[in-house]
Amino acid sequence: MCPCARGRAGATRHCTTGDQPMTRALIVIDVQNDFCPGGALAVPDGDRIVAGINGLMDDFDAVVLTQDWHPVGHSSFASSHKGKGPYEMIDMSYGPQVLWPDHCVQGTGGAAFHADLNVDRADMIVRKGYRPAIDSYSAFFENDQKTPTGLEGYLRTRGITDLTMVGLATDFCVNFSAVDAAKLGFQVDVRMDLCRAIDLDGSLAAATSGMAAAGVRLA
Ligand code: VGL
Ligand code: ZN
Repeated sequence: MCPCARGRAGATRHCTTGDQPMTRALIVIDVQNDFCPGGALAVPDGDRIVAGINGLMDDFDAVVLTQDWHPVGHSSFASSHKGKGPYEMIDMSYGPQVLWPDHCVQGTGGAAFHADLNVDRADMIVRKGYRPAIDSYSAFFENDQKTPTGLEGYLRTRGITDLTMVGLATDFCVNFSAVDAAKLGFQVDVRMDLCRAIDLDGSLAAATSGMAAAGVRLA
């Protein structure tokens, strides 16, 4: 067991108290009320992964949560585009973008984390999607694929090399985060059993093969 204050019986050692480096982070993507049953952009069974995610946290040196965090009238909302409905596509300056129901509006209950998620264990919370004109699926880069969120710098300055990703939704924010992390040179595992998908027009199958092709390990 790890000698640190967070150690629990049976957990692997995870702290730098000698020559053992801290290298592994759990990245928990968008476990927010709007992505859970009853939410504005509900992912089927999105709430079923919460207990399993909490149970994993003690096995990691660092725990990072991401939080989708949009201003009112965000450009990814169908309601911001006259004549468009949710799940239609639109061309943005940075490329094609799916239009969504209004969701995860800053400061609302829908944007809050699921009440059972162990938020207290998080070292870092990364908010994304707060720029009105750009959506951000990935925890690393916004959808223009070049505006950084800062997460890469945070992980590197902490010496983190290996990431395990869980959360919502498998085919959007988990997928984009995992592929970006692999491109940045992190070792990436996605625990598919602790993710749930939206699955729009085959997006889950496309995401699964895209992640595998990028070198992400799917478990
Ligand atoms: C997400 C659609 C819009 C996600 C966020 O967390 O996967 N999907 N915003
Ligand atoms: Zn969003």
